[in-house]
Amino acid sequence: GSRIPLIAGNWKMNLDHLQATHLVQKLDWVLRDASHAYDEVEVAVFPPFTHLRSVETLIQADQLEIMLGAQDLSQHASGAHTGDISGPMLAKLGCEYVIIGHSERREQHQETDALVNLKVKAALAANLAPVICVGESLATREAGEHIAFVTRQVDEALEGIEASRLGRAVIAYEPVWAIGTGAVASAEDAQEVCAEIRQRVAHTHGQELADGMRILYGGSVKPASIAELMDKEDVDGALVGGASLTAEEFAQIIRFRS
Ligand code: G2H
Repeated sequence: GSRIPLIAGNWKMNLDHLQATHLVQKLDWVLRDASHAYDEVEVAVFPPFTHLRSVETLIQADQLEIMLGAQDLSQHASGAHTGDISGPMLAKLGCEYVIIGHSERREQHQETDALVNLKVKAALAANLAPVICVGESLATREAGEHIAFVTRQVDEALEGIEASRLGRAVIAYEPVWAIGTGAVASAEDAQEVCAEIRQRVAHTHGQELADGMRILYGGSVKPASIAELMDKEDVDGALVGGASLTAEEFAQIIRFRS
């Protein structure tokens, strides 16, 4: 297809800022060492807030072809929200992307679909591309309700937002039962749900947006599992957690074609 794959590293709450810049330097070094380093794959890293400035400075100084994103943002643009970080702050720091509605935030911070929708709107208002996370629990999958559950999450995340504003938006399908557990979904399972998500976006926001939208798989992606996932028609990349924390592993995932 015409969609440029996106390989995104979600570092979660790991590394200090010195380790973060070291990891990016090493990643770039490993990638450049390969003959077809970044060919036709977009690479993005999502460090903790406190490391964004250091990583951005490094990316600028060395002109690295690595995009920067944050792991969350406030639904508000500014004001009395102690401890929160706004979209305009992230955009000013050079972020292109922001993860919204990761299952860890839904679980650990009680983030609802309604809040996810407000955060998607806040990201777009700040000119950030949202990486909207959806995914079902094991119980929901075992009940055979995963498609209905995930498509409803997509509906609610995109509720009231015009297709013309969603051109850079990304959706990440991350089945909760596969996150950090080592239990990667089969490529067939990932394809099934990613295709249903695309169909749903086509239904609610039009075929053109759906055809161009990148839909990622996330959940225990490793070098050994990436190629088969990327072979699938509707899987346009990966949101990688644990395996994005070592340069060698992350580089192998980025170079899934070799
Ligand atoms: C899913 C993923 C990255 P991991 O949360 O968002 O993490 O690859 O460690 O399962």
